[in-house]
Amino acid sequence: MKLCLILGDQLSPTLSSLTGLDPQNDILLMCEVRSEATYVKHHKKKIAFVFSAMRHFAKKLSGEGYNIRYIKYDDPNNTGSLIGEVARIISQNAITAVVLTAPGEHRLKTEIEGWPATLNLPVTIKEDDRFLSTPAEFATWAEGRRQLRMEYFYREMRRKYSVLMDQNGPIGGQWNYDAENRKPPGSGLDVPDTFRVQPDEITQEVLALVETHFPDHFGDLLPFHFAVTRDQAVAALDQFIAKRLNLFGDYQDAMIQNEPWMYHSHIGFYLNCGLLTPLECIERAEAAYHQGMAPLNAVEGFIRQILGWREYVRGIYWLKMPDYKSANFLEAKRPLPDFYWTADTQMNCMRQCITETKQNAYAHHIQRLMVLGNFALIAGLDPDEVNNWYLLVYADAYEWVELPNVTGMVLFADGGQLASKPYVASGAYINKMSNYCRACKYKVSVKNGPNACPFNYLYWDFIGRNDGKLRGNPRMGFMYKSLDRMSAEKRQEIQDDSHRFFTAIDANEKV
Ligand code: FAD
Ligand code: DLZ
Ligand code: SF4
Repeated sequence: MKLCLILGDQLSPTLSSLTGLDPQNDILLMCEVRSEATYVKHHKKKIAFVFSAMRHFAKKLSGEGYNIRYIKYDDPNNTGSLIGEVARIISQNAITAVVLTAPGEHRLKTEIEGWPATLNLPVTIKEDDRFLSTPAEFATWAEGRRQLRMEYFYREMRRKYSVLMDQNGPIGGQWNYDAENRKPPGSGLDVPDTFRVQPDEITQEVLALVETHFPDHFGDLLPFHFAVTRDQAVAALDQFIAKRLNLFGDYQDAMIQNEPWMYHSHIGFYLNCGLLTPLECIERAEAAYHQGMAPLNAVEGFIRQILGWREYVRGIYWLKMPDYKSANFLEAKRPLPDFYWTADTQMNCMRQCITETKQNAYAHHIQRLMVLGNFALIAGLDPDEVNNWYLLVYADAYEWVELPNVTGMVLFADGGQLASKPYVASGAYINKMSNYCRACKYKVSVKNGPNACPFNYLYWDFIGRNDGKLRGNPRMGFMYKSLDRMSAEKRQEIQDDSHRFFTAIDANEKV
């Protein structure tokens, strides 16, 4: 008799560990455990989402005749760890082998590799074939390349899966339509609401459990409206295709006060725990293009995020771990300011993005990258603390996708293995792509002094502070030319303002 362990982000009917099982005899185990719920102090909504989706998935498998053991978090016999629960089932049954699909995170893979010795049983780890490329394929692609640029990987994936291709190559003649994307937010946009599901009885029970057992975790538990079954997640995808995909490209980078969802898809949660597959999302978007429901710039842009970025960051993760986790190229060490938890800051852009993160366990890409991440970069925040924050606040966060985005894309802590230069911007960028600055205490047009937008002087302080590490980067040349042209007084002003600002955040004063 085999024991198959299904993890909380493996909620897919096509899961590799399910193939070859004898549904009546072999045992399927799913367990809500303290070790996974607290290895970082996940947002309350994230725990509720994962537990409720796990319970719904177990119910479905049970209805299909699988012999399933589901361990609830508050079961008095729950040992609190995956190995504890696996060992408990083994002690009660004639188990001859354990099988599971490869876990998404390196820490768990390392742990599980020690299980055969601990359990004295064979443990088979199957490939996670829900992705569109394997870590081994990525490593082959990466071999011998000086730079691992997403764009070239993406083109290979387009060819491999024949996505948006015709007999002459990429449809429309170009691989990438970003030049047509990324418009500033227009006034009077009528942004459709995100997909919402009313919590059913199972979700209600989980919400009460999370409130009881995780009261000190970050974030608002209610209102809770995530999809928790595959059918609901497919309905969320349908809603995106019908209502938002057509403007996805245009407003991909736009931010509007009190509009957390914009024209994004809000499917990352569902993809990453297995309720949706990447290929079905890509196929639905491509079909929408052929049916004239959405233009090429939007559809190609959306597909690139899934077929390109999502697969690429996973490839980087498995190629570079475990060293990637401790990378700190810029030697940044400032502790995470308290306002990342409280949103209590006068910088309106930061207040907006942190408040929305607290409310929704979601922020869209440009909020994560160009507001929250940009600040972390220019303020020199410690990569460990920043990674911990991103891993726990978002309901779609797992280390394989979070770490390369934070360490590589946001903090340039890997020294440029993922991005060719730091994504760094002053207040002017935020002002161009959002209406946040209008409601801010600081003046985005002012460069120095107490009323100046902190992003303005911190930007130049960052460039100056990292001269030794970044001047040689060819894509930073124009920034260093501008810095070199600045008067000594101007540079002193930048340093003084930055010093005043850093002293205030280090003393936990409101900035
Ligand atoms: P959309 O904007 O509608 O994009 C569609 C899908 O494309 C996403 O659901 C996602 O699966 C994929 N995608 C888009 N961009 C990326 C990317 N850069 N890397 C990988 N996949 C991408 N994404 C996560 O899934 N989990 C994370 O923990 C995570 N952390 C991030 C941290 C930082 C600092 C940054 C800059 C980005 C992070 N991302 C992460 C990528 C991206 O921001 C989210 O995937 C996206 O915001 C999720 O919202 P959505 O489903 O509405 O995505
Ligand atoms: C995210 C998460 C949480 C909050 N809780 C559980 C859990 O109790 N049991 C479980 O099997 N999985 C959980 N998960 C998902 C795991 O953390 C995830 O499988 C690993 O991080 C590997 O990607
Ligand atoms: Fe953010 Fe500066 Fe704009 Fe204020 S003025 S919202 S701090 S970019």
